[in-house]
Amino acid sequence: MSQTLLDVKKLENFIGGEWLETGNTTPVNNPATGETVVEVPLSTAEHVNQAVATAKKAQKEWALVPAPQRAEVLLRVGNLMKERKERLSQLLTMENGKVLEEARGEVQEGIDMAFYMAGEGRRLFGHTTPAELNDKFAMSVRSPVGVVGIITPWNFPIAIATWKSFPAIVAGNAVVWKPATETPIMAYELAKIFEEAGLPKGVLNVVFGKGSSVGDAMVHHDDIRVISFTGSNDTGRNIAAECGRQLKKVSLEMGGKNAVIVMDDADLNLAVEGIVWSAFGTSGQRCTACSRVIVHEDVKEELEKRLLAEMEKLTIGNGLDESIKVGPIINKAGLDKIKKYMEIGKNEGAKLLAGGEELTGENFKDGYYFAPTLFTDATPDMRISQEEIFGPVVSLIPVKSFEEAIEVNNGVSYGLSSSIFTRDANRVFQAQRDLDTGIVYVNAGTTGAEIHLPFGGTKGTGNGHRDSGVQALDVFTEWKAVYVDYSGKLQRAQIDVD
Ligand code: UN1
Repeated sequence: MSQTLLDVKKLENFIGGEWLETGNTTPVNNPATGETVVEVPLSTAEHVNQAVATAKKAQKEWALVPAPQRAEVLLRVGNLMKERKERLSQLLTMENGKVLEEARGEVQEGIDMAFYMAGEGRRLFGHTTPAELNDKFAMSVRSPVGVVGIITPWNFPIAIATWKSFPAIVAGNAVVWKPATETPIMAYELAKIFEEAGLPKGVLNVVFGKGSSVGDAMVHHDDIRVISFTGSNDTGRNIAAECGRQLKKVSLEMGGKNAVIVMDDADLNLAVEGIVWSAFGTSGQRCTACSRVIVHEDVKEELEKRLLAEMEKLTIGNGLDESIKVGPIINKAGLDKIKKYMEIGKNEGAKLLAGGEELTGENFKDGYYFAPTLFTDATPDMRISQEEIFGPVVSLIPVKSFEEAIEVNNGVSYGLSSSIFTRDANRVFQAQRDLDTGIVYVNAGTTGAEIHLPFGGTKGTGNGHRDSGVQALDVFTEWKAVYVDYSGKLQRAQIDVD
């Protein structure tokens, strides 16, 4: 399979429009089968320096290309992605494990982002505003920041890359991109698409390798003026600390502990569908995944019953098989972390209703599989109710009222996504006001953000910036205020005003 879909056995860095051999590599394994799919380079700080130098040169010229023309490259990128959607989706399933239907959804998310950001080429709106003096004009415009560094995770290897690189490129920046070493194929394919779409050499550079070498060199490089990072909370905090020291702009997205609230008046079947999809889809390996269900005590037993019945239907296995609903866990470390939380949950006194173990039979022997898991009678302060597990594990927390539900939802250190199932219009509006997450769903699960809205969250999820949406442009541009005085005389603001 890998031979026919992928035209290389070993990936190379893409720097200054050239594919460059790097030396050391490490295998990328399909998490469903253990097979090696490709070899990925383990680059060094030297490669980062080379990429930044070429990006810096290329950016000066790219910034002078009118934005509508820059956008045409993105339009071609979107069209090429669309043409290759099926092949890209299969490759994505092979490197990441997510089931094919979801892989297609992820590639579509990238296509959507290409077309949306291509439109931005004719907007990139600033503001015009009255000046306080006669014969004076005032406006604010966006200018590119320069060379931007993007560091992307394995769980959405193409969608998140497009959320970051497309706005950066349309705004006139050059990009140095470190994709996750677990999922480098999407980066290789996207770089090839950019090359074919006619992006000038050096505007997009891909340096493969580890966070501790490549990522670290990017964060420390003086000529990278922005870092946009999606990944773990610990790494994000370290990046932010270093960027703070250098006064480098940094945009972080670091996960969630997302909850679905099920009120006593909810459509329970719909709630069950929403929970199962957002808790067990992508094997729970989404930043937006539902990992807590905050349920009104009056419907708790019924919800448990229906959830268990629906979970029975989940098919687990290799995501390339279209009948499979839940794919593997990304790697052994991911699996071990989930297993550790089983012990923690049981020791804390939560009741295990389903799952709770690694799957090891004949069908699962070469991959990393974990059974969809349901804990109940969890309390809000348990570690399984507070910490991100990043697996197919959900904990039910019973509550007595709407107010308590909101309080429990907000009582975690993250703030990415939340959801409420209710038929009460007043509660809907109270909830969207009071849930302190960056994304709120009503009568839908916690996943499924669309690309033209801002993606990100409050508290430990981020640092106030957003991916995707028009808001992403704020990460990759500087605001410039421009005053044009056409009075022919010196006019002093704040002084010559009356
Ligand atoms: C992520 O898990 O980091 O909203 C991204 C969603 C997807 C993106 C998830 N559109 O679930």
